[in-house]
Amino acid sequence: MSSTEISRHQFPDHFTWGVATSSFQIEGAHNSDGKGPSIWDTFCAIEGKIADASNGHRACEHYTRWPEDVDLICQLGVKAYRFSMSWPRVQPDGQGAWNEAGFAFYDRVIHALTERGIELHLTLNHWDLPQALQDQGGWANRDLCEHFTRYASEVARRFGSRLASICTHNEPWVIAILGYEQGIFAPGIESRPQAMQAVHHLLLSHGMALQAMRSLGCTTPMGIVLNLSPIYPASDDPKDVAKARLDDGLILRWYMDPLYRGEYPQDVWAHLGTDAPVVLPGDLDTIAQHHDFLGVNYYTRNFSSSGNPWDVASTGNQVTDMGWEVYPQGLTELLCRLHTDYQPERLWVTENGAAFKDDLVAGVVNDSARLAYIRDHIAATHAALVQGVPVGAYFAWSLLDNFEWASGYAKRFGLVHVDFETQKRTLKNSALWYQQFLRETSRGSD
Ligand code: IFM
Repeated sequence: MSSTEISRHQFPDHFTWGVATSSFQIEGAHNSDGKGPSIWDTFCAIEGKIADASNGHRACEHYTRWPEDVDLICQLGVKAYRFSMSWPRVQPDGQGAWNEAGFAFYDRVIHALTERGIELHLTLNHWDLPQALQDQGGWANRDLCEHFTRYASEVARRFGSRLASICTHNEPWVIAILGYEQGIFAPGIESRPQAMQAVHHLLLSHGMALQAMRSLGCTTPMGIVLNLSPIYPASDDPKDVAKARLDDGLILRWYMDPLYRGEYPQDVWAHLGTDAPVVLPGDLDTIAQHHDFLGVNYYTRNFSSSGNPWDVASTGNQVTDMGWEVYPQGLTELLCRLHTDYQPERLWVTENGAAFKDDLVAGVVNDSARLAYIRDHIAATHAALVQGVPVGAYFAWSLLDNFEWASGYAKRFGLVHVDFETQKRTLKNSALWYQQFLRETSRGSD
């Protein structure tokens, strides 16, 4: 069997297969039923920030079309759905009254999917922070750790027993570095010290939230989701090798070391100098809570160069519409490395997928490149399993074409095509392949 031929039966029966979305990217209804503004509502309104000048006002209209999307999830035959709650929808200013209409929406979705046998994996923060909290400094302000902990506790109290897992933050690197250092994502700040402080507060609030939710008696598996990728030096030049080691520190070890070892990596700390965050006594113990799972979002690998420009085309591999190299082996390597270096109790691939240009012709989207991407990354996940890594889940990103942040609606990651004018949903061939893959009931049907 070649690496691209993969069968569901090569995976353990209890392996979780799912699809993923996030609130801001699909819900729309940006100001309905008492929802407060999020930092992404504000950011989208700034000219030049979003490639196609769009916003999340309508997105996929999931807020009203959710019954159809529930049907789609069930149609695919997945066991699990990973989604996020919009904090400003349930607590408009992030620290005051709860918005019952907001909670009622999530209650309906959770109820409908549970009734149909789908398990729910909830993310508390997939980037749409209440704007009112940004007005107080956002994640650079330590007070947010308390506000987030109260929000997490309330969600755990209301929904905890109905969820298969709770993730605190999705991709803290993206929130802090793209949002507070590079300024290309909300809230659009360009300050390295603020970014590093934001990272620390995201990790600290993760630990505080876990403690608080557990102290309520919530036994739902809890963890965090990181965007990770292997980093290779662009050449054998010792300067490139050193740069790759530092970049690995900034992107992977800066998160994994505090979470799993209770310390920040010394080499990165020294590199940051005065940009390093303020860390109070006890913070690292709080961050290094027991995590029931680690979620990994994998899309591509990265190269580091100390100065020479590096071109993705030089790898000779296919590149997605995001300009990301297709490199499934990187997922195997990453999972094996995390297992060897940190031994997370459970490792889940919480996002994996690809943006490619799609054509909808006579009701068909023949997205062969996306189909191959997903199939080959499932095979790469299996390769890690074979090497003894306890990978327990794979979630395809994404259920639907949706709002791809600063890229707007032009980049399509969905298994399901969305016509953003009519909101018509069409299963792409990649979705049909995933459906067929999940349907296999015996080796004979491979
Ligand atoms: O769309 C995003 C998602 O919100 C977070 N992970 C990466 C995806 C693709 O860029």
